Amino acid sequence: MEEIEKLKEIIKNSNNIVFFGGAGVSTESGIPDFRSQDGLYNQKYKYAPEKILSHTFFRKNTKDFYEFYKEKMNCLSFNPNITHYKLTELENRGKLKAVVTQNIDGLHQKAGTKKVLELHGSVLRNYCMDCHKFYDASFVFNSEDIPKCSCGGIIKPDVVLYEEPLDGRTVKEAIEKIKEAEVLIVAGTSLKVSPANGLIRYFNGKYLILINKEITDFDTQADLVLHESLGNIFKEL
Ligand code: CNA
Repeated sequence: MEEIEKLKEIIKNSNNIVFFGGAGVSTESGIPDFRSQDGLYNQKYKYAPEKILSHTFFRKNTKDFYEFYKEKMNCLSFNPNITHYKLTELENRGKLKAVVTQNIDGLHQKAGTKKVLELHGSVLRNYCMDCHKFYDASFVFNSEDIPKCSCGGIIKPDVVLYEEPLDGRTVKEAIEKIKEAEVLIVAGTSLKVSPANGLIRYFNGKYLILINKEITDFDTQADLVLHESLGNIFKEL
């Protein structure tokens, strides 16, 4: 594929690459995304997933929230795939400066990548809403009913729910990395979720590369577009 050769060349010649990814990076690890055909949004629930994963729903229907969350967001048994590992390799070679991710599954860190900016938080961190005591993911996923702290408070995952703001420091650093990058690889994201999708506007470098199995609204803005599964591309790099 001609585009893969171009991508290889761009990567070979750059030491300042930033990777901006979404749920599509982890589908080949077995974790469904939201908006693909097999994604969570195309399955039937009592409430729409956007509604369940909102702050209001969490506050008002905590039990239902946790029922969905424990069933659908438990990524503890999944492992990184070729894309996560190749990104680690690029970081170790000094080429990749950061992974900016919308994912909450911790798989980039599990693959060994050090600079991971998690725009939407992580299921691996959980805090008591009253005393802020930390709890790991297995405590939350294995809890019965609503996970509660030893102080009696409700535990909340450190995941950015709909209606909640992103963490200011993470966004600031992501913008800085994107602004400074020579190459921005945007991959496995539908780019439908704001404000995360707005971050790529800060890119001012040489090559904006878009990798997605499907067409996205941002395709026309990219210098190179690859409509292919990430695994098929990254195994070639
Ligand atoms: P999305 O809206 O579900 O889009 C995923 C995109 O990836 C789609 O456009 C797919 O076509 C594409 N895609 C899927 N698999 C592949 C593949 N193997 N190769 C190439 N492209 C692929 O997900 P976004 O990340 O854009 O939306 C942001 C949400 C999804 C964030 O809030 C995440 O927290 C949330 N999410 C995260 C996970 C996770 O952490 N693994 C899983 C599901 C949803």
